[in-house]
Amino acid sequence: MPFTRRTFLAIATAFTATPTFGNTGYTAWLAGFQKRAARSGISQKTLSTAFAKASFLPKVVASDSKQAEVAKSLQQYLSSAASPQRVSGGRKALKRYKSLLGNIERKYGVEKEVVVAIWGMESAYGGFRGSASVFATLSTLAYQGRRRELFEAELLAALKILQSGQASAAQMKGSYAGAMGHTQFMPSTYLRHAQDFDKNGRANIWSDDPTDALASTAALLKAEGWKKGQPWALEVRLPDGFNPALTGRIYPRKAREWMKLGLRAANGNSLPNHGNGAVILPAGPEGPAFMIYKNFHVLKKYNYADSYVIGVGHLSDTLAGHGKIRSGFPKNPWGMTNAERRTLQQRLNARGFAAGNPDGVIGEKGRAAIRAYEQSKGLALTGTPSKALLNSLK
Ligand SMILES: [Ca+2]
Repeated sequence: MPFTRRTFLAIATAFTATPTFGNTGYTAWLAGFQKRAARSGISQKTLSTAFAKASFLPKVVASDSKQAEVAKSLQQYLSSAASPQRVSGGRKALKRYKSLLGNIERKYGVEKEVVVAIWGMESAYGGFRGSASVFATLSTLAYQGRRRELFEAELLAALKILQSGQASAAQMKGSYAGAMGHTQFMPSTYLRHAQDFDKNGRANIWSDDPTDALASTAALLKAEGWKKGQPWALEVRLPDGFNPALTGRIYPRKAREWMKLGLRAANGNSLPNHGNGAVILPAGPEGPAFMIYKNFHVLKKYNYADSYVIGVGHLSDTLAGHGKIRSGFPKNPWGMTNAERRTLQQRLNARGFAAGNPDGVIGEKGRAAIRAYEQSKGLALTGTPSKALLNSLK
């Protein structure tokens, strides 16, 4: 879960949320859930410990239904991801935990700046780890959220953690979405990847000491296929007249093939060979072009949004001393105003081409929707937003 303004508000309101006792629908649901949990091997003792103080939290549902974030341009998002405050916090963290981060990098093969960037994005370096009981939040979301099955599975995972003795019910706090600790692990992620790096017998991602949480983050990235030394992305320079239809994650090519098409690194050098790469234009053809690699997709296991991955990547590059983005950002990506881009997304959605949340940011999903629309009309596949396309959808 990314550390967003929404998460921050959710965490902030967690302090003031009061449990609602006597919600009969919830109580009945919980009784049924406890039977299902018992059939999955959760003991009565674990269940009574978990739910002794946990109960329906109406504000959790309010927070869950307010998913649409205030639309930010990529440029605004990046200045917040790598704000002076977050960069200086990251530099301090790299200094303070130098030896720990070095050990983690050696063991898991994940660069320390990447681990620290995720830590900074997820909890502002441990400053906002969440203070709501995960049993309260997850049971509320499983009872009444938008993704009830997912949250019921997470609640069951949380009970397994408690039953394993890795943490007490009181320790198991998190955000209003049930994400826990320094790097905001969901319980199922904890079960798969949590590490007891300091070897004291428990994988403690909740404590003030971030040791286990940071190692767990590196372990997750390693398990998902992180390649040490491969950048998450490289800024590239497109030749004049380059056809934006060749871009997008579905069109990977080797460095030498991209070079034949006229691409260079942003500084004008040859493209280094990091394996197959695809070019993305997150702010349209006038904005920065990034060559993305496998590691880009690995970071998506943390959070699927392109902007999140670019945010983490940009912050980690900045912490490593090479975070400058050379290209400027256009005021109107794809030559369209924000309102026009939103309308385009709405019109595609209305015709059954899933273009995603109409937020004005036309990413991979929006471009795939455009390609699908073009295909349905027998047009050349460009996947490229334009005013002409917008008008044709009237
Ligand atoms: Ca430990």
